[in-house]
Amino acid sequence: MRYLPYHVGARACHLREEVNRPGLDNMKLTVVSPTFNEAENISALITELERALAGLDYEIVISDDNSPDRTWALVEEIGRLNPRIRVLRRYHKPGLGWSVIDGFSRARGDLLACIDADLQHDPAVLPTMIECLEGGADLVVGSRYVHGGSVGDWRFWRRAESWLATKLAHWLTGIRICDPMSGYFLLRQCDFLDVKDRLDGQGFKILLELAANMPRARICELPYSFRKRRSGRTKLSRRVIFAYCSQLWRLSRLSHGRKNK
Ligand SMILES: Nc1nc2c(ncn2[C@@H]2O[C@H](COP(=O)(O)OP(=O)(O)OP(=O)(O)O)[C@@H](O)[C@H]2O)c(=O)[nH]1
Ligand SMILES: [Mg+2]
Repeated sequence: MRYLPYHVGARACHLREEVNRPGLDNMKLTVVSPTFNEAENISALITELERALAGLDYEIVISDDNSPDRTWALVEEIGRLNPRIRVLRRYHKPGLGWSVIDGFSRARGDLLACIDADLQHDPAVLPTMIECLEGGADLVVGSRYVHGGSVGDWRFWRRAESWLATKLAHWLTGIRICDPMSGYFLLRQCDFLDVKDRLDGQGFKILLELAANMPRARICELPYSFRKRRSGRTKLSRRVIFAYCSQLWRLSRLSHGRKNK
């Protein structure tokens, strides 16, 4: 994998026929946000995204695991007035990873972005991420760990945990992304469709899954400052940490198998 500065010549998308499915209006960008119990944040996220994307042809897909706090109902209501906003109310295969895969699979945009719903990712960075992809990158990552990025006011132990999780990802998978844990990224729909059937949504970190399956991707990391969760509660739990470790182990086997070929 190589890191890119911005403009290196645009790359054509070779799967246009598959992307342009009849009956669907294609558009430039689909932003997918996976949600579970984010009712307190979702309206603010949509407002910030709309502000950042003004002038672009986009849709926002909220991929919600049938949240008990009825996040999906709020989005349905917003979507009644604004056709750019859709909700995917999911009942099967719950989890962040599967939600993003499902959202991307139903997207109508040529470009696919993923963003958390709790406003920790600044939507204002998205237009620069799009420029970077159009400049030739295949995977653009919002990064806290490149020059200019930051984790905000995390305490020592949260920094240490994140450092360890990042190093483990580097050691075990060989993925050379400074912030492989990022949930903020952008890629082309054709590239997603290329690897979709190989993705496993079990792990919490869908970017790692994508990067491991796109070994030749040109990666560009753009700095952003991680903000405080606006409202509601984190979903990070022991179960999620365990899922992350088993994801790393599985991806390390994948990268090992590739090296031995
Ligand atoms: N659909 C779906 N979304 C989820 C699930 N778990 C988390 N999410 C969403 O994924 C995003 C990231 O989850 P967070 O709990 O904020 O995780 P985090 O950002 O790594 O941790 P914090 O820094 O503590 O917020 C949020 O938009 C969550 O609502 C899930 O099981 N299903
Ligand atoms: Mg969060």
